[in-house]
Amino acid sequence: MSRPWRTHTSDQPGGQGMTLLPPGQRKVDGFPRFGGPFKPPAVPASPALEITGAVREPVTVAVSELSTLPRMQRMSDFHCVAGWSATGLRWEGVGFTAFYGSIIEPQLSPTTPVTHVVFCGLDGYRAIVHIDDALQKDVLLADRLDNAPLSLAHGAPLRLVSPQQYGYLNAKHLRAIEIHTSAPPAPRGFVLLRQHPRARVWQEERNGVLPAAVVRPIYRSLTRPFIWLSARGNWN
Ligand SMILES: Nc1nc2c(c(=O)[nH]1)N[C@H]1C(S)=C(S)[C@@H](COP(=O)(O)O)O[C@H]1N2
Ligand SMILES: [Mo]
Repeated sequence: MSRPWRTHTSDQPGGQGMTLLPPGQRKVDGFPRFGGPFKPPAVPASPALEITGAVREPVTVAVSELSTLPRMQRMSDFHCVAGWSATGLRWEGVGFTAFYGSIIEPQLSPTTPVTHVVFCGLDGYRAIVHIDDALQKDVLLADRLDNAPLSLAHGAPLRLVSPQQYGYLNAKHLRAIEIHTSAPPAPRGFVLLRQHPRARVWQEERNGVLPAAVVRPIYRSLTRPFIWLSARGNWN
């Protein structure tokens, strides 16, 4: 199915309306799986989300309990740092601000200065998200996509959707959320893989060290092989 290049979203600064893609992004058809040639992790029979870190008491919330929180539906575009954007995705789940207010905040002492939230996947993936970005009103914990339960390819049982940040912070297969009061150490490693601490798409914060203009063509050249490799690990 081809989607229009211009799309109705509200994730562009300036608000609701017909929007363009962020700088350096190109529309891709459909929504490819992205993130490694490995098989997605097995989803437990009763998936749950652990809240750990700077909380009074760690808590575990069954994913099934999330249906008791107010549901949120939101259409947004998805921007991979490699340069492709999937447009007009219809996500459904629980708004992260609502989740934070009703599940996390009651576990914090009033003086805890939360600065970062780490979203941890069943596959060991970690997305370190600045609290200001996590609490944007378009961020959600999604369990449905395009009117169907979230597939394993796109992050079952639950994934983070943060449309104003590059895909690499949109952690799939969530199993835990860690609360932090200072910036957790960012993974080190090869300069091209250094993540930007904010990774905001409209500011083109692609890389933590190198300017966007430098990494843009390099990342773009890797897109096709990565989409191909990622699809090989797609089992549903
Ligand atoms: N758990 C987990 N989440 C992940 C990844 C991953 O490998 N594991 N890859 C990230 C990257 S780099 C991107 S672009 C998006 C891709 O999401 P998609 O596979 O639904 O397209 O997931 C992000 N979240
Ligand atoms: Mo990505």
